[in-house]
Amino acid sequence: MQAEIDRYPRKNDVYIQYGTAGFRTKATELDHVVFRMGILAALRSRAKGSAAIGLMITASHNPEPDNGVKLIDPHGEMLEMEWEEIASRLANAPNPEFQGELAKVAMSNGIDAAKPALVFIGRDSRSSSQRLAEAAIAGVKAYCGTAVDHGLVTTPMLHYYVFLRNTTDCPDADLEKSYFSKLATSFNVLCEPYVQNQTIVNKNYANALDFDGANGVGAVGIDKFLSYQKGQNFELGVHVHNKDLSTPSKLNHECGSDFVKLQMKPPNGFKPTSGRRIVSVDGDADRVVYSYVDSENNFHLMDGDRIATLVASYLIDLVKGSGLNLNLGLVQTAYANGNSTKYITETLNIPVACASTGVKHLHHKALEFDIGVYFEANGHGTVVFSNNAKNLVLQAFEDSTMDESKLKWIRRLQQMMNLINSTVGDAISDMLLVEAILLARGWSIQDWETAYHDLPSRLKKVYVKDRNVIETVDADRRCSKPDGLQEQIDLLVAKYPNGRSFVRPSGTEDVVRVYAEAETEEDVVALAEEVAKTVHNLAGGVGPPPS
Ligand code: 16G
Ligand code: ZN
Repeated sequence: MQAEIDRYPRKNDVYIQYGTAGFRTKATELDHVVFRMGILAALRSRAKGSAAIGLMITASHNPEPDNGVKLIDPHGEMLEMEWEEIASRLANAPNPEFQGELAKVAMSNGIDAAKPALVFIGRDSRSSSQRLAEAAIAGVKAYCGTAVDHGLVTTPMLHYYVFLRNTTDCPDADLEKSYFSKLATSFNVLCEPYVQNQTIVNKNYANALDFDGANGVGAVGIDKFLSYQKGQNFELGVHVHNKDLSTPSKLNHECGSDFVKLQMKPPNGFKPTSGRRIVSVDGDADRVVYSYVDSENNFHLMDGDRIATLVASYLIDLVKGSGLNLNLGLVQTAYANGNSTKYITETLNIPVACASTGVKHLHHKALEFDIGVYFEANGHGTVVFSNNAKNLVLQAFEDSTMDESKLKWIRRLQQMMNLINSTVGDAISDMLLVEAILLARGWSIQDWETAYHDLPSRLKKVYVKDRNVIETVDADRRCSKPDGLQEQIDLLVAKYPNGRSFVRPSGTEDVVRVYAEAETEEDVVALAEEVAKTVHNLAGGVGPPPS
């Protein structure tokens, strides 16, 4: 094995950490990290009774020169938190100490090296991804594991493949087919009641949307989906844009969900048609946001908060109609717009929980409900269903005394469960979920938007010497360090009607993030600036104070 290790040496002593989205940095710094993660994935497979483990090469919405790697656990979920620390330790071990560190991990986990190990490798469309996938495969093989290269896939596809491989007898060659046919079939069944002569009829719903693929794997994913839905009773009218995978610099460039959300602009690459839905995904298609441009050329964003409220309000109707005793809750982060939270709790009467930033925190919290809907404002989210929910649905079909009026809703709930990729946020599955709900409601995107008005909000970055001087509590909503900062923020917030602000160190960039919202544009600009200046003063700001 030493010969392989020597082919992927650690070239500098820059510390790299397995963060909320795995390891992420410049692609040129990652070869040894990815190779070592190939080894760790094979080790983890053995620790989990030879179950398949996923290894995804992607830097998601980040620029093309970046890349990253993350591991996927046997049920398609993110790597267990305790193993993040092991991953960091192995990635940073000096070359001569790597084998020793690895032996320690193997020993403390009782690994039997004679057992088979299986690792699924997937990658996004970055120019460095193929090379890094090869490094991962070399790592798996160096540790005598079997690597299955799934090539270009979206992150949620790989999560789902891992889940399917470990819970069914689906052969590796059929995983893709299984994923897309499940989406196509369940979507078709959900839409069928509204189709007449191949045309959709339900009030304001129009079967036409523009898909912004961010020039990444999302574009490949949607094209595959469209080929699977060909010939179905109902074909979703999707026009795919930003699908150029051959020009690396185009990835996420002036398009994709992050661009649209942060710039509050439609994606470049095509001219939006007034009133028509635009669906933007990110570079690995685990995030999705909707938007449209109105007849006066104003831009409207429907972010993760809006998707969450749409989904939760529809699912709660299904639960009520079904008569099943299931509790439904929604999980947001501190970034969720205050008016969305108000709408969910006061109008929809659905309980809302707040989790720390990072998908794994939301996912974990959502598991506390029978039906847990979670979304980050950036468009990453899904719905998880408890075993109790799944069992009650199955039992209802076996119960001969169940009346048809209830069964009708239970069937729809089951079809929703089939459409949703519960392992992780999935832009394509989430998009189909939104479409199925808009169609069932007979809504245009404007109808959807009328649910509530977003409070004006601002995000700011503050550069400081050490961002970890900021510590947060209460799911990022308050900061406990440095002393006095929270008190200052409280005083500033109190000056503005409906004001709210919080600060937290970024997990992916060397900055402190400031979030503010208030009743008016003018107020929010002032509040964000005052809080940013206070952070700069009290937390060791570098450079000129933010303005
Ligand atoms: C990562 C997280 C995302 C979070 C973002 C926050 C995952 C898969 N991704 O991209 O959920 O919103 O980090 O970034 O967990 P920040 O810490 O730089 O604000
Ligand atoms: Zn992503």
